[in-house]
This record gives sequence, structure tokens and C-alpha cells, in this order.
Amino acid sequence: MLSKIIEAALNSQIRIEAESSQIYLAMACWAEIKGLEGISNFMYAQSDEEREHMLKLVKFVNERGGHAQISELAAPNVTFKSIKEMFEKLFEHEVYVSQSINELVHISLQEKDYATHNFLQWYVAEQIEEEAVARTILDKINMIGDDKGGLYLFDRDIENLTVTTAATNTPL
Ligand code: OFO
Repeated sequence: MLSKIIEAALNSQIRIEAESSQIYLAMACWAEIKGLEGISNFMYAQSDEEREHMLKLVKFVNERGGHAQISELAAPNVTFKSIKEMFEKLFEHEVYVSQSINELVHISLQEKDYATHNFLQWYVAEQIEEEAVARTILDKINMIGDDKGGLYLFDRDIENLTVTTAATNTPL
């Protein structure tokens, strides 16, 4: 059974994951109308993943005697100055999500809710991977600079991007 404090904290994470999905969907649309098919597909996939993260939390809350709240979401940014700015925003957002997961882990320990603590470990590992991917992409974008040919190749290759993190030692 979830305490009211844990239930509220998990519900606020449900909202964050849903907002993440919307943020990346907006990025996918922007990249798509710019003709960047690879980047757009990557963002659509990211958006789907965030929805999965949200659903996993929804199921957990409902299964443990709570009530998952489906709430109104903040409207995401729909335009960007550049590809670089868009990926900077993605990275910043992932760092923000990691902080939020860390805070949840902290609350689960304070509440002595070891089942929730255990459940959250999946999110801790996931955030390590997502931050690593975002950082790798930003490094590449910085290397490309204003080179149109470089952007063309990056757009072609982004869907095959593999990053191996020390945490899981599995390619993404
Ligand atoms: Fe939900 O993993 Fe990114 O934000």
C-alpha cells in the first residue's frame, strides 16, 4: 500500500513523464517539417518511450492501492532556433528528469517504502542512459557546427546511434 506522500510524488512523476512525451513529440514535428527525417524519427521514438515510462508508473500506482492521476499538461516549446538548441533543451530536460527521479528515490527511503525504492531503480538506470545519449548527441552537433554535409550525415545516422553506458553495459 502506498502512503499518501509516495502516491502524490509518483503522480507528479507521471505528469513529468507525460510532459516529456509531449516535449519530444513537438521536437519530432519541428524536425519533420525541417526535412530532417532521421532526427524526427529519433524524437518520435523518444516520445513513445516517455509514454512507456509514464504507463509503467500508472500501472505501479494503481496496482499498489493508489490512484494514478491523469492531469493537464504544460504546453511544450514547438519551435527552436536551431538543431543545436533543440538538443540542448533535450539534454537539460533529461537532467531535470534525473533530479526528479533522485528526489523520488529519496522520498521512498524517508517513507521506508522499499518496494517503491526497488521499482525506481529501473528509472535511475534509464536516466543514466538517456543523459549519456543526449550528451553524445550534443558532442556530435558541436563537432558538426555549421557544416551542412555533417548535418546530412548526422540526420542519416542518428537512428543507429549506440551509446554504451557503464551502468548497464548494454548498447542503446
Ligand atoms: Fe522518462 O526518461 Fe527521459 O525523461
